[in-house]
Amino acid sequence: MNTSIIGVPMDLGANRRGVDMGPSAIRYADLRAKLEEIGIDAKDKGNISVPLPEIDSMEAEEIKYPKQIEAVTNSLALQVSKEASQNRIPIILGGDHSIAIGSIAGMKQAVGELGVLWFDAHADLNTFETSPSGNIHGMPLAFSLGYGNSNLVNCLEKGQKIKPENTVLIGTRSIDEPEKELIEKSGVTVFTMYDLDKMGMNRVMEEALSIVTSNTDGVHVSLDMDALDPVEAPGVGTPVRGGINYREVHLAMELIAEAQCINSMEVVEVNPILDSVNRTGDLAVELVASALGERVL
Ligand code: Z70
Ligand code: MN
Ligand code: MN
Ligand code: MN
Repeated sequence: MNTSIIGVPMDLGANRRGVDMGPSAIRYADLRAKLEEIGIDAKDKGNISVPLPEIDSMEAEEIKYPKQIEAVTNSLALQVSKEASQNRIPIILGGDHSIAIGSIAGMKQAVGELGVLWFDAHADLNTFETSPSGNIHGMPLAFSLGYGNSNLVNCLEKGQKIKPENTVLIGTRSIDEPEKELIEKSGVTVFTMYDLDKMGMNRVMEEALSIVTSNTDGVHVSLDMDALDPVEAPGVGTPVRGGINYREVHLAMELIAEAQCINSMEVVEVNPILDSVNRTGDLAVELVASALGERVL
């Protein structure tokens, strides 16, 4: 198995400085060494270049930094597509979740029809029109599905990148009203914490994996670390109580590895400023390893 690590030190979509240090925190936790240790070829391709608000004299308007995020997601998409075309699994380190626009566009170009597993406390289904915050990290899934009046829908190529029938959200527990409407309208599958508690992670993943692998050419895993309970992952911008626990999330990743369906993975929203001695960065590394096949025995 060959992987390419790509860092995206961007916090422009989150309006909170700190997630720009996510790639450093995850590298500091020895991602590459960990992958090599379990027999995976891992090349670190360095970071995508991201403008700095302090030196690029950027003004935040009502919607924050759409132009800059467009440029970053475009370069990310190109690099992701290039790595995936060479049969390498892109491992993308965020950064705020707006980078998923680029990861998904790049994978769509390289692989074709894509299934997406979106682990997140939030639905990330706002648009410029519905966003309560103007933060673009609350919108990437809507744009990838082709919704909203924004250039960000047209990353790399025009229009929708993934279909609702191949898109599954897991761990959701903080959803805005307009996002609820889009869930209804689009028909994406959502396993909220309620569903996880009722069904258990094993059954949720069975159903989720069946959805993302049927009628698709590949699978992208988008792991927002705030999907986890803040006890396990305190280093995130917006912790929400009642999240996925340590054992459940490991099981989810192990089941993904077992299904042998993963073509790319991103880990986003790690904020070392808010973390407790890199607990969240360390966990991110463990979870990538689990998703790529690490086993207890
Ligand atoms: C809210 C918004 C959000 C984090 C996504 C929150 C969005 N729905 N927050 N990820 N950490 O502003 O759109
Ligand atoms: Mn998110
Ligand atoms: Mn989130
Ligand atoms: Mn499907």
